[in-house]
This record gives sequence, C-alpha cells and structure tokens, in this order.
Amino acid sequence: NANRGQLFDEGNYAMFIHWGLYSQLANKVDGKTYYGIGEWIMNKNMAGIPKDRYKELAGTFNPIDFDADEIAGIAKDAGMKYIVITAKHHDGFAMYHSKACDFNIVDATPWNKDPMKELARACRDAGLGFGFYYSHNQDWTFPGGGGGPGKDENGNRATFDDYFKKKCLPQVREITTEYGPIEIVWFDTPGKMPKEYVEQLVEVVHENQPHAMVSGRAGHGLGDYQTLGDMEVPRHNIDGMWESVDTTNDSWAYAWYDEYWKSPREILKRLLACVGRGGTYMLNVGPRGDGTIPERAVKTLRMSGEWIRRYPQV
Ligand code: FUL
Repeated sequence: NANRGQLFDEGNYAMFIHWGLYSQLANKVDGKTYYGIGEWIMNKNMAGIPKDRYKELAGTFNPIDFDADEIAGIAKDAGMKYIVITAKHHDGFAMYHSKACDFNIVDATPWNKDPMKELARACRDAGLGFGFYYSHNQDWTFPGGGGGPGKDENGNRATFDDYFKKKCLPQVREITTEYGPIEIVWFDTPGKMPKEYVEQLVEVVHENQPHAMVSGRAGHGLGDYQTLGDMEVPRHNIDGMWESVDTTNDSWAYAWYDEYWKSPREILKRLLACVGRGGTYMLNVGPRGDGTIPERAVKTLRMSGEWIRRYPQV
C-alpha cells in the first residue's frame, strides 16, 4: 500500500501512552516501592505479584477522571500528530472492551466503560491520528501466553498456540475493526514468537486497516518500518522509515516517585535529533490510575509545543 508511509511523512511527532492496571500501583505494592518501569511491576524481576492477585486489581480500577478530549487536546497543543495507547500490555489486561477475554476494563472493573472508544473519537475530533500498542507475544496472565501460566484453570497444559488462537488473534481483530480507522498497531517484544504467527497478525492489520502501519517490533522484519531501542535517540543518520520511542521521565507507566522529568529543552533536543535525521519521535506519558496525566508532563509538552508553533516549518 503506497499510502502507508503517509503517517510518518505528515507527522513525525506523536504521543505514546502507557496506561493500565499497573498505573494504580504506581510501583508500590504492600507499602514497598519497586524501582523500574511501572508496567513491569507484576514481573518477578519487580514485585513478583501472583497472577490471581494481580487480576484482583481490576476490582479497584476506577479512572473516574479520565478525560479523552483533554488528553487529545494536550497532544494537539504539543504539536503532536497522533496518539498510540496500550490496548494490552504484557500483563494481559485489555484496556478496551474485549469479547475474546473478560479480563478487560469493561467487564472486570467498577468503572465499566471503554476509554478507547472515547479516545478514538476525541482524536478524530481533534484531527489527530490514533493507534494501539498491543503486546502480542508476552501475556503474563493468559494460559500459554509468553511468560504466562503454562496451565489453564483445569490444570491442563496450555500452549502458545492456544493463547494465540483464543486471545491474541481475536483481540488484534477487535482493535482493528471496532475503533474506526487507526494509523498504527504497535506490536512489541516478539521474543521467540514463530514467524507464522507474526505473519497472521500483520495480515489481519493490513486487511482490516489498509492504511495502518505495523511497528518495527512485530518481529521477523515484518513491520512496516524500523523501531529503535527504548529511549534511543540516534547520533547518526538512519536510512528508511524509522521511529524512536522516548519518555518524559524515566518510566513508561506512572510511578509515584518518578520525578526525573526531562526539561522542555531536553525534549526539544531529542525531538529535533530524530526529526532532523528523518525519523519520527514518539514521546510517552504515563497517566495515573485515575486517568489524569501528571502536571509536569503536561507542562513539558506544552512548553515544547510553544516552540514548535513558533517555528512551524520544523
Ligand atoms: C518495552 C516494553 O517491555 C516496555 O514495557 C515498554 O512498553 C517499551 C515501550 O517497550 O520493550
């Protein structure tokens, strides 16, 4: 599809959002703080929260202050062109209404709403593109998922193929059909996922969303462009279509202690380093469990946005 690169041609600055059940923990479990990237809190290298206990977090997830128009407005004012948000991270919790798995924000939380319907609409209203992050390989709560439980509820062995057919593929169908036109599906950490699975996912995305791009981390070189390492800002030119993903502070997901904010000047430097070398810069914010974006992140984005508006040719 000749159209597919259009997104990067027309908009090389984007908002990335990591938001999920982990956001309400903010890196603190039973009074103890764990330092690291917040969306990994469940993992054994962080707090090591057992699956069933982690799942209980859905019962208290109630982001009453989530405001899709406000978030879209922040991105727009910053000079960003699209938003990519976690539909499902490694923890396996779907932040949208999934029919394939009831461990999702509508069926499992008291809030009972689908924020992605709202955000997709708000982005369209603001003239922004919209897309989903989807952890296709790692799924720490579904039987057979990468890094997940090896057995189902009845104690039967579950394979990656079980997870793929029951959850991953149906969910990728959902996110590419239920939210209108989307610009990107951002797969991540393919690990040792066999090629035939990645091929199927890429096919589903391209079939349902001919205009959408698949991230460089789909695996097996099947993405539509190159995604650099986490927070990697290149010091040399790079050929082809590529993207850098960065954070406003240190963690992707909200962490209560993480006040290591990059200054607006630092953000601009990193943005310009990417854009100047022909790449796209996707900058992350981590909303709190209540749905609000930390003030310092908002301020940084606004200040760099003011500079961008003054020099629109950049
Ligand atoms: C990584 C993931 O494991 C992180 O949690 C985060 O989503 C980052 C953008 O990609 O590899």
